[in-house]
Amino acid sequence: MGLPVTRRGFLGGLAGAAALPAFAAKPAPFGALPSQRQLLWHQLETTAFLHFTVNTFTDKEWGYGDEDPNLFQPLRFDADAIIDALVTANMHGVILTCKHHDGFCLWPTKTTERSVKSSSWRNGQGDVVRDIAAAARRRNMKFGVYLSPWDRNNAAYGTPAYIDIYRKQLTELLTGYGPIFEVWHDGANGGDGYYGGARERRMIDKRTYYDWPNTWELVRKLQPEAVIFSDVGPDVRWVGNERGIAGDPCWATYDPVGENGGPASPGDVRAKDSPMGTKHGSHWLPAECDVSIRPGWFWHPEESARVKTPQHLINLYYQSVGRGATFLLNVPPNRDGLIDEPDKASLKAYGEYVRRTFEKPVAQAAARQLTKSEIAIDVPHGAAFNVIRIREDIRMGQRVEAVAVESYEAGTWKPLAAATSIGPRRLIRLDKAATATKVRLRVTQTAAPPVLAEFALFREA
Ligand code: FUL
Repeated sequence: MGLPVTRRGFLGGLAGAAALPAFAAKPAPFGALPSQRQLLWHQLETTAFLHFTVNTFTDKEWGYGDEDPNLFQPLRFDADAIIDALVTANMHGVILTCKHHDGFCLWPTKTTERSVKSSSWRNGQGDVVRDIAAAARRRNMKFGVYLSPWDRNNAAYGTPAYIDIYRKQLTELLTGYGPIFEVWHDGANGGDGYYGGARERRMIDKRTYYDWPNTWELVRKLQPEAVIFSDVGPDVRWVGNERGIAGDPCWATYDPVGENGGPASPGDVRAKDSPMGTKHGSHWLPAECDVSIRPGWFWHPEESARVKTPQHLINLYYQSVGRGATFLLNVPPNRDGLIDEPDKASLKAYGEYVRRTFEKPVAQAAARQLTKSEIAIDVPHGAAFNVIRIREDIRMGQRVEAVAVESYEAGTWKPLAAATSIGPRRLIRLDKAATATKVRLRVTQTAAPPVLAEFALFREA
């Protein structure tokens, strides 16, 4: 697969970017660099996934493709209520499964009868994509689409005609619902299914069948700001597991290879490399950590007692966002078309923790210190802290290879913590709160002079 070249200079004009230091002597960028769309995506930190389709009503994870569309009856569906629940967890974007493997479309597509228009729900006039996109916009949340390449319903699946259908569906989604921040291409490919009544097993060559480069070009044309996710990007990579945990280290750069050592493509990647990426790899291809708040991706009645606790979500935040990746948390709507109470309670408590902890640093480096290899900061009143946040100015590439954090005690510097990759973000959560009047960061290994965006201390709420 020909990955696009990402050695691109930063062009400036990054809307909404956090304030970054002005450089005295301009350091040169190093290695692969993020594109502007990737820079914007990095700032989102945490995004939500909504898995919702006929499976919600059949208790399945992978619908076979023969389910009656009329099963889709979310009688109390309320997009604003769903988005409000996600807002409590600081989600800055939301990705909806507009079509999962069973082929049921959550919008009234012209490409197939298998959609919301074939359900008596809202007299066939419902459009979940429209409503979620609009509710997200009202709450300043970005909207993204998941469109399963594998379609177990479509009679044409496995033939070139299906690729045209897939691109038509994508075109409808990318032209009818406003700005899209992320397009999610799942790697699950081929197998048994209904396929218009054939009820057979259809295998495809996952490296060639979908002709991804041309589909990506279509996405670029219709939504140039959108990042494209797959096992291998081209903008955002799968982290290699569905537990929500990035590698340590987790490099934002990556040179993916296929399962058998050949060229990588969506659905064909040596997934054991994905959590860590490639140190100083040639593509800026940061990791996204997808995980569900429940055991399954779709809502199942018996899983309401197994919703991840706020503590679990907090740990995942440190293991994903804290390692420079993005946290994509799935929160599946139930049969009413709402987020269930246990899920809402967990989201809220987790969200409050993150907001309160990172609201205000206990101490932080001044902008002028951020290009130094050694940064000492005073801690006002020797206040306690237990979280350290370090960020590189990734517009200059991922440069730093290792850091040490030390605290000043009784006239000497004592080791407090150490980390390897930094990139967009590194959070170090100490086992117990530390107190010191001075704390310093030492860049102990780096490929180019460091250019940080932040060194700050926080106190867990
Ligand atoms: C997988 C799918 O097979 C699951 O059903 C889910 O959508 C997950 C996010 O991706 O590959």
